[in-house]
Amino acid sequence: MHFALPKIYPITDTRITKISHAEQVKKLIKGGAKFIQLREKYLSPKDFYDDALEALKIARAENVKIIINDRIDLALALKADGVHLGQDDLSPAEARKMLGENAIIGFSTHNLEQLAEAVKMPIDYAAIGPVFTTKTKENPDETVGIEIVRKARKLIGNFPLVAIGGIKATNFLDVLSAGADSTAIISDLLAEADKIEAKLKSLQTQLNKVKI
Ligand code: TZP
Ligand code: MG
Repeated sequence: MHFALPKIYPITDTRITKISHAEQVKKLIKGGAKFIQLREKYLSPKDFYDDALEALKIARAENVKIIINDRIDLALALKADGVHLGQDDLSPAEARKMLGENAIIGFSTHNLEQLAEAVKMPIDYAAIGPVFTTKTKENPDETVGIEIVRKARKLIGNFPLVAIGGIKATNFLDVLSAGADSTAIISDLLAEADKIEAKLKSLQTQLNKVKI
C-alpha cells in the first residue's frame, strides 16, 4: 500500500458547514488532517470542480491527499489523489483503469458479503457502514453496529478497513478498538464550521492518550 490510512478520516460536506470544500479543507489541515475526502451530492459538476480545484491547490501545498467521492471523471480532471466509490458507482476496476496504479481507491460496503467481494477488487481500502445511525446520508443502508467491525476485521485479515456512519468523539475510540484502521467522520467534525480545527485537534488528543 502506498499510503497510510489516518485513524481519523475527515469527509467534507457543504450542506452541513455552509462553507466551501476549499474552506473546509483549510480548516481540516489546520486541525492536522493529512487525508481528506471531498463529498458533494448537490452542487453542479462545474461548481464542484471549481471548489475542489481550489481545495486541491491548498492541499498540495501542504502535502495533504485529497480524494473525490463518487466521480472518477472529476478525480481525473482534477488530478486528485483518488476516488471513493459506492456500490452503485462505476466499479473500482474501471477506476483503476482510468486513474492508474498510484491512485487511492476506496470502496463502500454495507455488509460482510459485500466486504468479502470488495477485498478481491483493486482497491486501497474498504469502508463498512453505517456503523451507527446517520442523518448525513440520504437513504442510508441499514445500520450495521459495532459488532460488524469486529467481524469485518476477522474476515479480511489486515486489509485496510474504514468504519463510517454516526461516528463521533464519544464512540470513535471504541470503533477503532473493534478493529477499524480508520474512522470516517462527517457531521460530528463539521457541525460547527468555526470549530472544525479545534474539534479535529481534540479528537487527535483523545487518540494520543490511548494505545490502539
Ligand atoms: N456512508 C455511510 S454512512 C455515511 C456515508 C457517506 C454518512 C456518514 O456521516 P456521519 O455524519 O459521520 O454520520
Ligand atoms: Mg457514492
